[in-house]
Amino acid sequence: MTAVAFVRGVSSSFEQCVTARPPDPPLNPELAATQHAQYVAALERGGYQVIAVPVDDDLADSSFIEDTAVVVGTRVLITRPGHPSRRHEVETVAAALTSRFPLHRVRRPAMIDGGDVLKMGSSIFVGRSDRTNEEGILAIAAIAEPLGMSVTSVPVARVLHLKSGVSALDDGTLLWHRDACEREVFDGFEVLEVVGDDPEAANVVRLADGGILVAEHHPETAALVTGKGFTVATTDVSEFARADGGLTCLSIRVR
Ligand code: CIR
Repeated sequence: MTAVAFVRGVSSSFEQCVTARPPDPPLNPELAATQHAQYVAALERGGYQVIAVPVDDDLADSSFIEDTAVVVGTRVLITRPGHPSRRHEVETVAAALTSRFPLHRVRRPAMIDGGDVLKMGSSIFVGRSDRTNEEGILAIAAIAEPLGMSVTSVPVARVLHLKSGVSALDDGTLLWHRDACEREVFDGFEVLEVVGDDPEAANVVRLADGGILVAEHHPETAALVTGKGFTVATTDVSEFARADGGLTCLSIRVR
């Protein structure tokens, strides 16, 4: 099966993104659009067929498409994002996915952001965060467990999403920052610790060819991952980082 990545271009209202602190200077939609195009090119070089979901200029955060849908095996769960301003993002994404996957829906009061969902082979770890609640985690379990996958709820308190501070290099190896969650959650997996002050340094994308895409502003992560024997590519996503997003947030990947 061809590996596919769904992306959504940058909204002209990008400067209105939800952020924990007001960005100074304000967010720059043109710079974000340039970086987004480079990100897409990096995904394509890494073996993904990229499918673009139509841009919506009214939805500031919509380029963070990962939060709107969770792929579990052959099924897709259309989320109900935790931040109310982001709930309208899902319909266009659902329309783009529906011809390829059976879609499942999340109902109120469940909330899920895809950034909280970390898949490691048949193990799925889901952050219980400000954006994802217990009902949302149960909705994922309802789809995943019949497929033989396990779902583990992970308390997340110091970062936006679980994957704001942990991500997969392969099905058995993780990059992890101490602010993401307790390390013991991943007993049985190989855990590489990313040190430093920025948990997003542990957010990387697995490319379809087995390589790893790392944010250009985290050279220490690139060195760590290269030292582990992975081929590393880098791309500049600094403008998205200022909007509290990382590399994984910008695509929904199906390998
Ligand atoms: C938000 O606060 O929802 C966006 N500004 C950033 C979302 C980042 N998404 C992700 O980590 N999956």
